[in-house]
Amino acid sequence: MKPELIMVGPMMPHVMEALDSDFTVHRLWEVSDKKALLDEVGSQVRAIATSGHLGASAELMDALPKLEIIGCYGVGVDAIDLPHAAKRQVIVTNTPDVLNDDVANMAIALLLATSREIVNGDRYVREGKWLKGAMHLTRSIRGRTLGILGLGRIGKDIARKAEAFGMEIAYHGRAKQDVPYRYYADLVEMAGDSDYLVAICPGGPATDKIVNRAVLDAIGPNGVFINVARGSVVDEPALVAALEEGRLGGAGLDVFAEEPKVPEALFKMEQVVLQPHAASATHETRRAMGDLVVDNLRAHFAGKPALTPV
Ligand code: NAP
Ligand code: 8YV
Repeated sequence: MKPELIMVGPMMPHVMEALDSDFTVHRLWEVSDKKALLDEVGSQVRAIATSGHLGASAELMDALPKLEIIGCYGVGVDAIDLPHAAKRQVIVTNTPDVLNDDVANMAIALLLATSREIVNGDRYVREGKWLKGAMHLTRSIRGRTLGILGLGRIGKDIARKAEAFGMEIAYHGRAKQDVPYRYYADLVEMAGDSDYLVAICPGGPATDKIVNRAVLDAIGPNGVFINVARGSVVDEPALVAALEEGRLGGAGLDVFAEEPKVPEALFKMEQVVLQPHAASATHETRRAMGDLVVDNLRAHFAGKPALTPV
C-alpha cells in the first residue's frame, strides 16, 4: 500500500512523477470542493507536499489526523504553521543550500541592475534615445558598503560574491558570528552606514516589517534596498512612500507583501527593478529543490531520518 499524500499545488513534472510512483497523491488544487476531498481521504493521509508560498495551515493539518511529514518546496517555511506542526509532532522539511547560488546571484543581479541602471539602459536603446545622445552616468559598486540583513546560508553566499565586486560587507542578525564582516546589533545603524541593504532573513512574525521607515530613511536618498527575503520583512507602503518622496534612492525587489500583486506605484519608478519572486527559478535549482522534496519524503517512509528537517 502506497502512503497517501496531499499535494497542495502543482510542482515540476519530475516531482509529480516521482511522487506518483511512491505515493497515492491527492491533488488539492485540482478540486473545487477541497473540504469534500479532505473529508473523503483526510483520515488516511500521512504526508503533505507544499510550496514555500502555499504553505500548510493548522486547519489543513487538523484535517489529516495521521499526518507525519510536510515536505516544503522552498527553504522559507513562514507559510507553514510551525508551532502547530510541532504540537502535532509533524516533521517539516525544506530545501536549504541547493538554492543558495541562484538566490545570491539574483541579489547581485538586482544590485547591479539598480546601480548600473541595466533596465533603463535597455529601454534607452530600444526607444532610440541613444541616437540623440549618450545616457546619463550610473554608479559603481566598488568600495561601497553592502549591509546584509540575515547572514545565513544565502546571506554568506551574497557576501562572498559582493566581496569579489570590491564591496565592504556588514551584517545584522540576532547574534554576532565568527566572520570577517562588521556586525551591527542595530539594524538602523547598519542601514545608516550602508549604501545597499539586502534583506535575506526568514519571513514570519519575528521579522515582520523589520525594514520600517526608520531603516529606509537610514539607507537614504543615495542608497538602495534589495529584497530577496519575503515581502513581509518590509513595511511596503513605507517603502513606496520613501521611493516616491526620494528619501530612498532605489530598490530591487523580488518579493512582495501580497504576491502576485505588486503596488502599482512601483511600475512607473525608474529607480526600481522588479522580479516575480524568481530568485530560485532556474531549471537547475528548481530541479534540485524538487529532488530534495521527494528524497525527504522517501527517506521518511523508508523508516530513515528526513534529510533536511527544519
Ligand atoms: P538561514 O540560513 O536560516 O539564514 C537566515 C539568517 O537570518 C540567519 O543569519 C539569521 O541570523 C537571520 N535571522 C533570523 N531571524 C532573524 C531576526 N528575527 N532578525 C534578524 N535576523 C534574523 O536561511 P537561508 O537559507 O539563508 O534563507 C533565508 C530566507 O531567504 C528564507 O527563509 C526565505 O524566506 C528567503 N528566500 C527567498 C527566496 C526567493 O525566491 N526570493 C529564495 C530562497 C530563500 P541570526 O540567527 O543570527 O539572527
Ligand atoms: C521558492 C523561496 O520560489 O525557497 C524559498 O524560500 O522563496 C523560493 O525558493 C518558493 O519557496 C516556491 O514556492
